[in-house]
Amino acid sequence: MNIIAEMGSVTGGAPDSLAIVIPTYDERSNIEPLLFEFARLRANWDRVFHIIFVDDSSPDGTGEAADRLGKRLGISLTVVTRPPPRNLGTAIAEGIARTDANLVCVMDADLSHPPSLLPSMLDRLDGFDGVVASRYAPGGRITDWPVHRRLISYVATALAQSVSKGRCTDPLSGYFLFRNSAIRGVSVTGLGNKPLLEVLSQTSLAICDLPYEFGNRKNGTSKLSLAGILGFVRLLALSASRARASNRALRSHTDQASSQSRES
Ligand SMILES: Nc1nc2c(ncn2[C@@H]2O[C@H](COP(=O)(O)OP(=O)(O)O)[C@@H](O)[C@H]2O)c(=O)[nH]1
Ligand SMILES: [Mg+2]
Repeated sequence: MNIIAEMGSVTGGAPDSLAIVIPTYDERSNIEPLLFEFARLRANWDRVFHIIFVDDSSPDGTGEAADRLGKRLGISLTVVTRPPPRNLGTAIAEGIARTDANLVCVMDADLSHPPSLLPSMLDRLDGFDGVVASRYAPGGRITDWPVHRRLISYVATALAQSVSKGRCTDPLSGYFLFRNSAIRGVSVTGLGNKPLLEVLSQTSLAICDLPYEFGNRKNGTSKLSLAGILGFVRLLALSASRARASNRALRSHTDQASSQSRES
């Protein structure tokens, strides 16, 4: 297995390449259907892509399974294996930090995020810094999610919109694509497991929402926990203060520009 213990770069190959960051923990039962989806995608799409699994030493052998099947199917992938403690947010942040591919996509391994949507996401990128696969844009939907998950998501999304300038219908989406150059300077800490919200609250990037159908996982179990929810509450507070700082910086820049134009 390709294990990278030290912080280092995982390139996506060609300069116009696409890296797909997939955090995993105990997703062995999803690896085969997921990689077969990617094999189908590759057969119908002339895009080079490289998958970076960031696996937190899954006890069920997810990392090894991905590496083995990737080789068998000839899919370009790297498995980054991290020691405990496990953390979804920092796994995504690490995957993003490790690639120098031009385009970076983040998605889950549990097939809630269909790889077949990727070509449409790339098509929509024209004129934008990023594309968010949205459950809440008109035309998007959620299937098979229990009522309590819908409720948590609805409330959390409303709170997240209030600290991200309402620019995106689904600021907590785990399925999104950015130009690497647009997010290079952004601090993605992984706090609260919602890196998209971190990007939105620190920047004024142009985002396009793409509606899609989010389906509940068929295999394995969700790792949503109370600790994760508390981390999200801390992220909201951090995002609100980052958004205030970015508004202040924008106002002071505008004031300076207008006083300079009055002087000249
Ligand atoms: N590396 C890593 N991945 C994780 C961790 N927890 C969850 N994941 C992965 O993150 C993605 C989303 O997790 P999931 O449990 O489906 O969350 P949910 O969609 O909110 O129910 C899946 O691909 C998981 O395997 C973790 O602690 N470390
Ligand atoms: Mg999931």
